[in-house]
Amino acid sequence: PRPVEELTIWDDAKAMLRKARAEGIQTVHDRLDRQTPHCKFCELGTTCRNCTMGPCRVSEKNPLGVCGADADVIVARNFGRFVTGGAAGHSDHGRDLIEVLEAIVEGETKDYRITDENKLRAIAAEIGIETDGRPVMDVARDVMECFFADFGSRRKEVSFLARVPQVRKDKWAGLKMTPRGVDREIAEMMHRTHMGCDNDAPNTLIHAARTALADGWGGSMIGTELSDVIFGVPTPKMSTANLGVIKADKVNLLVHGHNPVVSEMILAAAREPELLARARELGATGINVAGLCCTGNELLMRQGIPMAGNHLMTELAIITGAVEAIVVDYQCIMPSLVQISGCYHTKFIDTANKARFTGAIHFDFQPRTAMKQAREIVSIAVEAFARRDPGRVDIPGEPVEIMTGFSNEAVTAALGGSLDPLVQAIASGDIRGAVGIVGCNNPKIKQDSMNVKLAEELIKKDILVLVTGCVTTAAGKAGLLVPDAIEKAGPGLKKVCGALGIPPVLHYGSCVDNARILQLCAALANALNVDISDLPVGASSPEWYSEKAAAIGLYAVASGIYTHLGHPPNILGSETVTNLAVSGLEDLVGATFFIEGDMVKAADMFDERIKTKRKALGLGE
Ligand code: SF4
Ligand code: WCC
Ligand code: FE2
Repeated sequence: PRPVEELTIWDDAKAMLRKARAEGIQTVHDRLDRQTPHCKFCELGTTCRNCTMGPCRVSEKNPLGVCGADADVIVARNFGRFVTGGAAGHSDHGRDLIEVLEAIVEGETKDYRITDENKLRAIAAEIGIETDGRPVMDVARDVMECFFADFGSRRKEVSFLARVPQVRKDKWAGLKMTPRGVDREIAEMMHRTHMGCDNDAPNTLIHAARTALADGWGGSMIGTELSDVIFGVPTPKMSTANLGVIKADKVNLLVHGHNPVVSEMILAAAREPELLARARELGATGINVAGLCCTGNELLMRQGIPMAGNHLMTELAIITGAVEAIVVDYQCIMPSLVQISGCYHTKFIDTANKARFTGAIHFDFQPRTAMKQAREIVSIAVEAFARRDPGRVDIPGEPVEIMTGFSNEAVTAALGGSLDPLVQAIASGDIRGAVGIVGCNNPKIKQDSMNVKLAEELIKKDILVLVTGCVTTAAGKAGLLVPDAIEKAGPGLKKVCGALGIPPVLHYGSCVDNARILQLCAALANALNVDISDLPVGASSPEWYSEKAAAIGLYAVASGIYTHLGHPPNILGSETVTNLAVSGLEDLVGATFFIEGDMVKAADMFDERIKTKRKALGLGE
């Protein structure tokens, strides 16, 4: 096996990887080694399994599949379906929030409620729903109907396109890229990629972009906005991160997955006096809820709940031996967690019928029974405390401080009620531009090495960084999410962030919350009366692995945002598709992807891009 020093930059991870090896527990890294080298055809994207005349693999020697499809068609179809998988994940998450809103409106649940009526009314007004003098539940019902309709086939465009600058919408309309309905675009991609349908690679990619836009401006945005309505708009607060947030003297319950619908309820149940009393009876000093991945981000942003770790920390968290239960909803939950839980006293509990794990304790979590079910789940965790083996507990290190909670509403409030001061800071060059660094870990990359390095390089250049998803924990552990981190920033960024008392790297939420970054870009473009592609901004996913990250990257590019990936998707087997992604899209949507594995070079690329955009806006470098 590879030395642990090569696998991660973090001491807490190294300690747990050593413990895993000592205890004979397999991790994601061991399994990657056993899967390497990977199939070359699959890496290039030149395999097709879309019918039983195949499967086919095409190459120079053998350039056509049985049906006659060439590498361009096969790569485009595969990439189209890949992106669609991601768009479906985010959007189905968004739909779950609409269903909770429905349960509230229909009076079927008291466990969830409308926490932020102002936000509900603000969204309603934006999407053209009358709010004046109307009772909140009437407005909520119309918002619910409108969002359900955004998933269907009857719309010319999804509602939140109301936020998009008109020039950008015109561009999309001209390209047949306007997202009409979330489920419609997803279904149409599955149709197009059936044998004998869309056999023109650029045309398939245009629809992939449309499907991704239906995610970013549709499913994800609905997910974010309704989560704010139901659980509250995030505001700045302090918290902590790394495996040190797991406490030896407490019942530790980790929430993992994406949807706050489950994790918020678990958190509420963990504060119930009877459950706390039972925990004390069993010798614990309390119940500690901590987060993993994006549902962790959701609780961190709104409730300041500590973050135990990102994607590649999820197995390692259990290996501390101090986790009583890991409660999951969906997405990015490695099935190996069930096996690793089985090596300890840890209870693995799944909560969604669409994401069941063989060997898990299953709850069919529903809005009308949420609190009752959450109490049962927390009770299982509490009882497991009695079975913990103190001899196997090893919690590495002390937690680091982080600042979180930067919603657009919070940023606007911190700026005194409008985005004007931010526009001024960009115009003056104190903040030269902004880049969102988002996405995952990937065991092929030394964990968080790129996520952290890119953020550090960018802030040195007076480029504000926004982080979401698993990059949050990376930036946090590196000490970049505290106000003191301005010492690592360039002079302009240091001045602006110092005056506001905020870090130069802002935690903007979970992966669906990339919709917040889209919204911010649209608002800035509207304020300057330009297109999003004219802004000195960029996006990056250095260590991405998932279909969802590909969807995010594509909706960023299609929205006009220059986007970096640390390694390419499986498209290199087609020159047409690759060229379109890294250059041809510039003419169509005003932005492209760029692939770069060296973060110093990637930061320089962003720097050049930002210079060009600033000059075009008449702002100097
Ligand atoms: Fe082969 Fe064409 Fe069938 Fe794909 S759709 S498996 S390329 S015959
Ligand atoms: Ni979003 Fe990537 Fe984390 Fe999963 S939770 S691992 S897609 S960044
Ligand atoms: Fe996520």
